[in-house]
Amino acid sequence: MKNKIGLEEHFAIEDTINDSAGFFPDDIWQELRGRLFDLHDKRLRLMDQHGMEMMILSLNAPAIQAIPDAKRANEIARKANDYLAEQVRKRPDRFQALAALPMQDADLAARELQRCVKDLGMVGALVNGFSQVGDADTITYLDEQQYWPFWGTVAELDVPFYLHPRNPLPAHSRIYKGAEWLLGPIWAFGHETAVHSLRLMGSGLFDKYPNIQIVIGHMGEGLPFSMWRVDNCNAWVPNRNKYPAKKKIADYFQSNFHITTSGNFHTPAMLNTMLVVGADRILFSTDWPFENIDHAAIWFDGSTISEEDRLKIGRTNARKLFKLKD
Ligand code: GRE
Ligand code: ZN
Repeated sequence: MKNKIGLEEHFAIEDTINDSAGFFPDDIWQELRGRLFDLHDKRLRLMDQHGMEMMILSLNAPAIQAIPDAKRANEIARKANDYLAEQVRKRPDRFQALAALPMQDADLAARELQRCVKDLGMVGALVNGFSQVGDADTITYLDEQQYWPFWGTVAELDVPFYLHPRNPLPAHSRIYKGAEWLLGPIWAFGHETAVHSLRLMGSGLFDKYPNIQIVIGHMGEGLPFSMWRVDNCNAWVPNRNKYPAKKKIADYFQSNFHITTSGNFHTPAMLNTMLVVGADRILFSTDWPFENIDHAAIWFDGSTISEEDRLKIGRTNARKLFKLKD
C-alpha cells in the first residue's frame, strides 16, 4: 500500500538517547543509536521504499517521564519539542510531531502542550507511562486527581494522547526477578501500559471528558483479547470491584481509545482487535527504530483484510484522528 502514515515512530536527542540503551546487545545498539538520531536520511529512504508517506514523530522512552525534577523535565521537554518542530518544518509533507510533556507538574505539562499545539503546530502528545516525581522512587499515574485539569486542556485542544510503554521501576518488578528476559517490549512494557490504560478507563475521566482519545500501541497491549473478561469476570457475583466510572470498561475502550499496529505485526491479533474496537480505531505504525519499517510494511500490505480496511488503517484513520491537512 502506498502513502501509509505511522504514529509510533521515535527519535532522540543527546539528553535522552541513553534511555534507549540497555534493551539491545551492543552491536545492535550502535545501529539503533544512529537510527534514533537520523531523521532525513536513512529513515526517509526506508519510508520511500516501503510506502510510508508520513511519520508522526515522538521522543524515545522513558525520557522526560524519568526526570524527577519538574523544572529540569520541563527544560528537556521544551528542548526536544523545539528541535522536533524545527525538523518537521523542513519536511512537513513527511513528518508531523507529538509533544513530549513534563508530567511531573500537571500545570507545566498543560502549558507545554498548549505551546506545542498552538505555537509549534504539533498534532498531539506522547507520554511514556507513569512519571517519576521529586525523587526516583516516587511515581504518578495519569488517572490521579492532580492530572484532571491537565486532561481538561487535552479535551479543549482536542488532540490525541499516545500512552507509550516504559518498564516498571526495579522496586516494582519482583515478578520479573530471575526472569529479566521478560522486561521491556517482550512483556513488561505491555503489562505496565495495559494496567495504566485500565486505570484511566475506570477512573471516570472519560465521563467528564468524553472526547479525549488515548492511543496505545502494540495492537492494544493485550487489552483487546482481555476486554470481555474485564467486564464479565465472575458475572454471577454482584457488586464487586467497583470503580468510579459510570459505564462498562469496554465502552470506554471502544469510545476513547485508538490502537496502533506498532511492533505487533500479526494478523490474528489485528483481526481480534478489529472485532473488538472496529477498523475505524486501528492505525498502522511501525515502532521505528526499535522495529523495522520493512517488517511492518510488508506484513501490513499483505495482511488478509479488505482493501477498504487497509486504506483506513494504513492512512485515512490517522488523517482524521490528527486532522492532517493536505
Ligand atoms: C519503544 O519505545 O517502543 C521501545 C523501547 C525500547 C525497546 C523496544 C521498544 O523504548 O519497542
Ligand atoms: Zn515505541
